[in-house]
Amino acid sequence: MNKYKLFFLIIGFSGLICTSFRVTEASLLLSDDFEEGNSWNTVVFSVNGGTGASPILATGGNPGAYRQMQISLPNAPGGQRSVAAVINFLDGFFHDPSVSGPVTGFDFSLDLRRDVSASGAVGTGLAVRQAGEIYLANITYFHTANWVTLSETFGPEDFLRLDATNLQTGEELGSFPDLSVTGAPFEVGFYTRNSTSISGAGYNRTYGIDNWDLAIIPEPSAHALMAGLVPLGLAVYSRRFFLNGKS
Ligand SMILES: [Ca+2]
Repeated sequence: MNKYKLFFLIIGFSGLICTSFRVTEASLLLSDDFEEGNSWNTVVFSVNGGTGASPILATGGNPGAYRQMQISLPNAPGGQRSVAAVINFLDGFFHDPSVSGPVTGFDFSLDLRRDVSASGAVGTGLAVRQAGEIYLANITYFHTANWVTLSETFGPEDFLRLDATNLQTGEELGSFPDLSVTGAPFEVGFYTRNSTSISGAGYNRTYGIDNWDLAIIPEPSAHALMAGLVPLGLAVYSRRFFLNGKS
């Protein structure tokens, strides 16, 4: 219970009288500091034999418990890369644009550090799963042993659909999550991704992730709808999750 926190942020009120009350911005906020157990399901997607895992460790986070992202890459075959992404999706959370409103994008943030001494970069960022497809919106970070907060705002066209080809090349194929009112319900989460160079040697990487935060930004026309759904959201999520109303 109380595995992650879900709350609504409503800011930018214009006037305090009912007749002039207007919500100018309302975002659905999700967060997890990994202190209250595992609220995630893990997917490992690899090309040419990479493996991964993402246990929660009780101490050493920023602070307290954190999630350790482990990737192991074998030597790449000639002319190819070995690639692996460890992806976590929040258990039981779906945003249905047809019910909760269309979305323009996401304000995303997490804390990351390198857990084992190494040099180089890691891909990390926001993962979305919709209608059986996984999409990744990337932040490339040259990792250090210190906790660093990485933040980014993503729109739908910032995502890369996950498949064996574009996970190696990083090239966008023009297939994005559909965040419009006709889009299917989608899940959200985070990931780390590593790859070898072409024909390159394999390696292992281990990262820590803590303090995952995500704001799902509604389209302006959907503000009132999302605000109107706050009581419904409270009713639904209070069965399982800690709630913190904020205004
Ligand atoms: Ca923590």
